[in-house]
Amino acid sequence: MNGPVSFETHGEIGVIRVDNPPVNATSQAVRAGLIAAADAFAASDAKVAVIVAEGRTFIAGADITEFGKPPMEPHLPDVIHHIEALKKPVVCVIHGTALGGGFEVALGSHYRVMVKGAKIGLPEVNLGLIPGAGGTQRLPRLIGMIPACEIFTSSRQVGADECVKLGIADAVSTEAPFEAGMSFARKVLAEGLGVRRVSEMTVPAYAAADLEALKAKVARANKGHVCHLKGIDVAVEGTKLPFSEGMKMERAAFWELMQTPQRAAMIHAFFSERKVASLPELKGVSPRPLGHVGVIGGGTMGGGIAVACLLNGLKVTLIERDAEAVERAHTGIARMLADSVKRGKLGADARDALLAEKLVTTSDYPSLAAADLIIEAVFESMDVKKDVFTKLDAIARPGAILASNTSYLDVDEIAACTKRPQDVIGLHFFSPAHVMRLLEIVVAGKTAPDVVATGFALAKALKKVPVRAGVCDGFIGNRILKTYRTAADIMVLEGASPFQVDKALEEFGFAMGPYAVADLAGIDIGYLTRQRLAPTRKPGERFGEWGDVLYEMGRLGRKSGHGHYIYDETSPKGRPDPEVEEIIARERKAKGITPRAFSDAEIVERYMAAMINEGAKVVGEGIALRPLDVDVTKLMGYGFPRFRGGPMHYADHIGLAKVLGTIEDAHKAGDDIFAPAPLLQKLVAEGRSFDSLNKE
Ligand code: 3H9
Repeated sequence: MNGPVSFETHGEIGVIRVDNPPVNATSQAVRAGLIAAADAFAASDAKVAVIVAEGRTFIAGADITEFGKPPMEPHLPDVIHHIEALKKPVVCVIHGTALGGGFEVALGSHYRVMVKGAKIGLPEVNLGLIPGAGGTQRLPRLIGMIPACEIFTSSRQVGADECVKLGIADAVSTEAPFEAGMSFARKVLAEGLGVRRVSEMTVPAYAAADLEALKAKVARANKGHVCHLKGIDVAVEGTKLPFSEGMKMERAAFWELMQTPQRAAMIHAFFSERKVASLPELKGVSPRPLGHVGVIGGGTMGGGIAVACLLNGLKVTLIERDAEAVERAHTGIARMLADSVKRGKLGADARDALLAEKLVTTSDYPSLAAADLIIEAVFESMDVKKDVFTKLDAIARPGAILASNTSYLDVDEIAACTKRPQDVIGLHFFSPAHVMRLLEIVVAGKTAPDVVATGFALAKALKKVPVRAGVCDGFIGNRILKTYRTAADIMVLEGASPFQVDKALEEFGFAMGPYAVADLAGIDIGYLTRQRLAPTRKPGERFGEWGDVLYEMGRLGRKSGHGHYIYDETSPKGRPDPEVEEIIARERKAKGITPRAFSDAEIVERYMAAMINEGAKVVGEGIALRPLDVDVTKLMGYGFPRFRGGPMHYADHIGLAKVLGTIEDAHKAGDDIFAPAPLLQKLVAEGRSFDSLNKE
């Protein structure tokens, strides 16, 4: 047999081997190969077969690159049925991760062995889908309705030991995958075990109340998504029918979801998160060594960066001003590591070893002399940053990389105060830095290619998603944020209320609206930003000033119990405050604005148009390489709803001409932020999409 699936016999044991790098996805050739191998096993003298995969993982699922294209036979559910229907037993060996269709192949096998450390999962909901090759029909029969629905609605990966407890796996093996399969096959032969088809099992009884509780939890956690509850319905209703009818129900629901914009959006997000790290400028460029990281500043950001590095095997030297600040930083880091221990991410011994062997906290700058990379995370002031970089320039070893964690300052200007601008880069982490996965890698004019490559290598080491950004105020993320936040303020000035804006955007899918976010971050943050921008603001530029009034009143947001909203025992998540409406009404009056009504749809349309238009400027100016880099930035760092794929993907979905129309209308009032982006105008004129630029 040629192709990615082979069959061979070892005495009485047949081996079906899948070899389809990188992740053994069940592309058409694999599906056809599995049918052929199953037939070869049936025709052979072998009495038991082992399905095993080559490489770093068992089958990681259906081939996602085939989604959205016409389906090709044989279909995966039929392939799995073919395996399950065999009259001789089949043992599936799982190593790495058996995900989606890969786990469904295992469920169609008669026995499952997991190599130690292996995991299973049904992550289809992350792609806007439900399991489509028997996952909703076989898993409830195997382990019960509630645990099965919990697994595919949460998309969590379940480890080998838990799989044994749940009844998913028959054994955990410490052997390599092939040997593990051979050992279990010998046991099957020795004990005379026969076929055991999950499709012939009945779903164990469960309490209706438990199902309702799970549904309510799933609905709460996945607002706006259509697939999760659909999956539960299909599992519950389908398993009441004969197996083949249940499979038809699952297939119909799977294909219905395949046609939805949510599926297209989530697959765009999946591939974009991987494409951001593929940069033509890095082809053939090797990163510099990266084992010892220096961090300047032990506040929330610096501490979080240090923890991210420690948790991923890097040595850290953290510098603070004086002994007291050093002590505080050390305590903060120890607390964050203790949280990791509490959440089961780290053993207590490993934590102690990190603190004792991998972390140095000190006020002594020269201790950074051996560091490979030094990340500055001090107060956002150009003078303070320049002072730090001058010191670093004097002590860092030649070839060490000097990075700033600034979220908007000019990295070229920072680099210029050193004698090694080629070694200077921006590494913009998001808070909390050991949790948030986005890392903006800000490439300054003189940054050397291998320094950029090291930024990307750092992101990989820290399991973060890196996005390349050019230098401008706020880079990709904060620059676009400033624009849509101002667009929201202008709508409030024109008559919408902050509460209506938040509600409309939360219904669109954002976890929080901009004013709830402002309260969470602290009203003082917005106040300081406005102060910083005041000297360069054009006369007549419209922006909301009520935030300054709130600040002066000491209404700092959640931390002071009131900001835009009131936070107290009766409303811990905040309730609208009429006093804020009065403050805004006074501002409108002073500015001569007669308020008008906004519909929720108009709010979303204008807010999104402002975000997309600024995104187009950012791409057009080369600050972001492609529209997908903007999408990933907003998805990973700014709570953009994943089921909408990112602002640029969403723009393609609603049509660029419509976005341009909204922007042109908004621009009639003369606000610069709404000036149409030349790139948006060009694409509309040429009838092209943003996605066409992703493919160039
Ligand atoms: C499904 O199965 C539906 C069924 O129920 C029903 C069907 C009828 N297909 O992430 P990595 C590529 S839905 C195609 O960097 P890692 C990926 O793009 C599917 N390609 O590695 C990348 O390519 P490149 C359910 C895939 O070690 C390369 O492989 N399954 C697929 O960090 C390496 O990926 C999932 O949703 C795929 N399924 O993580 C699993 N998966 O090198 C999705 C990966 O060109 N995959 N690629 O950039 C994952 O979660 C991770 O890739 C995995 C490995 C954990 C497997």
